[in-house]
Amino acid sequence: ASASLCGTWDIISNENFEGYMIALGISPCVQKVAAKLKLKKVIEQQNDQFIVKTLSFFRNYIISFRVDHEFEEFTQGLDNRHVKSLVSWQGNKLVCEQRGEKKNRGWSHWIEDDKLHLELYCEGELCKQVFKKNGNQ
Ligand code: ECB
Repeated sequence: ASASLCGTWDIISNENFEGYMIALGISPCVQKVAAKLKLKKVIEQQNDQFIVKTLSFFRNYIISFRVDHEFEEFTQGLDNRHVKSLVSWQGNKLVCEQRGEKKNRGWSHWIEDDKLHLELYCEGELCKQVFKKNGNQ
């Protein structure tokens, strides 16, 4: 079994977030605010059911899903698009495919060196975020 994604995580690096936001068509004004956010990720899991919360003082974004069960995702407060999302395990990686208007869109989470890694991708842009476990746990 691979290490659990569960817990509260604080962002420590954010590579090419700008490119990802541009690919999603986020306005320059919102990009500027978003780029400064200290994102927090809270992940809860019960068997094949997940809740993933992305938290910041500006906006929160929360999804819940079952692994291998497609669901309708509305990226409210992000790029406000409707996508069909499917999350599955690919080895030790929890991988989400987000089918919709934007091509090659999705994300992937895994644990490496006690850190939570996240790749967010859209139309050839790849954003790489790394989170460390929050000290209060
Ligand atoms: C929710 C906090 C970020 C709010 C930023 C506001 C505006 C920028 C709009 C779009 C930028 C795209 C994404 C923001 C970065 C992170 C939000 C969640 C990304 C995501 O899909 O996370 C997955 C995997 O952890 C779970 O939803």
